Amino acid sequence: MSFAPSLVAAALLVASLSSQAAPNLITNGSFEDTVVPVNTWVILPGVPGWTGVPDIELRNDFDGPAQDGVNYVELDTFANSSMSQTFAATGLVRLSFWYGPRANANALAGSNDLSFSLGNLSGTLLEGVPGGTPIQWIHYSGIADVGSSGSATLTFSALGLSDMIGGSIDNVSVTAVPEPETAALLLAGLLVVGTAARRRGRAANL
Ligand SMILES: [Ca+2]
Ligand SMILES: [Ca+2]
Ligand SMILES: [Ca+2]
Repeated sequence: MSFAPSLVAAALLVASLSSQAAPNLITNGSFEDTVVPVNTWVILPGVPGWTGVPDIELRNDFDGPAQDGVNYVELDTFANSSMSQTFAATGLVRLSFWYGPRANANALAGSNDLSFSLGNLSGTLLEGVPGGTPIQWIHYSGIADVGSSGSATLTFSALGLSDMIGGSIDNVSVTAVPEPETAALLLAGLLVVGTAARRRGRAANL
């Protein structure tokens, strides 16, 4: 069965090409749709695509450059704040965003803590991470199942010390996991399992 590795490679190539083509389902995922004066910050009830609870802090290259473009969000506004966006999606999606800790005296005690949730996927990040200036951006990527209702909500929230300084978010995207990618990954998995089973079979017959 020498063709199996090349089939696996072809399946993974299809998967990779499919994921690159998927459009971002998030509106204003890089927070660039609002003009913020350079090297400063504003606090607004919401920005295009996103609702703040109670508000959203946008910063333009403050404490170092944004991860993408010039604007990013700091989640602790005047107090721990939350932001969300509801969009059309079903089934499996890939969530990707960048996050970073802000240097501050209370960071080790949890000033930068933040959480996210989308469908069956959620997590807590930056607990007790000290951070520095400029912000060191970290990439997050994960697969969420958003179910079959046709609507999904992505939420980011500040946690921990509510002290007006906290963790930051930029370059958010959600992309559908295309059917060909799912099928290709399943095919690749089956071929690997099949090849391993045949090897075990041959070894047992020696
Ligand atoms: Ca940005
Ligand atoms: Ca703040
Ligand atoms: Ca804080």
